[in-house]
Amino acid sequence: MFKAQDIRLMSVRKKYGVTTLEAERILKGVTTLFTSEQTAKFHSLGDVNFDGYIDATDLELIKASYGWKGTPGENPADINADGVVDIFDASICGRNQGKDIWSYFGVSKPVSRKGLILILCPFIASTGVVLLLR
Ligand SMILES: [Ca+2]
Ligand SMILES: [Ca+2]
Repeated sequence: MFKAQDIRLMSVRKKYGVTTLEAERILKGVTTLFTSEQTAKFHSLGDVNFDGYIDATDLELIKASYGWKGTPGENPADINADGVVDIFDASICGRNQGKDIWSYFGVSKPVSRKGLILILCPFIASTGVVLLLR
């Protein structure tokens, strides 16, 4: 049994193909922008790994923990916190696929006044560097 933070780091590493240190920065990019209540709320919709997106990675994590039983809140794949990872967790995650934490809480990804598009991904946000695309 892995701890919640280990699962988050592992899945973010796998998803973005980054080192543990970079994965920590990605997760920090979400946690510095949103309160713990907001991240907890978004987690309850299916963001198992707390990376701000509800996608196939989260479903995979639920699948990997399917059948798990234990203390509610201990396993992040148990998104409805009832102490079991089962079809209910999978269905919550399934129907929220495609949601992201920025849209959900109405936090826009910044666009510059000059009409240039600023792409601000969680990893870049955490390093304080912004990519400027023409
Ligand atoms: Ca996620
Ligand atoms: Ca559950």
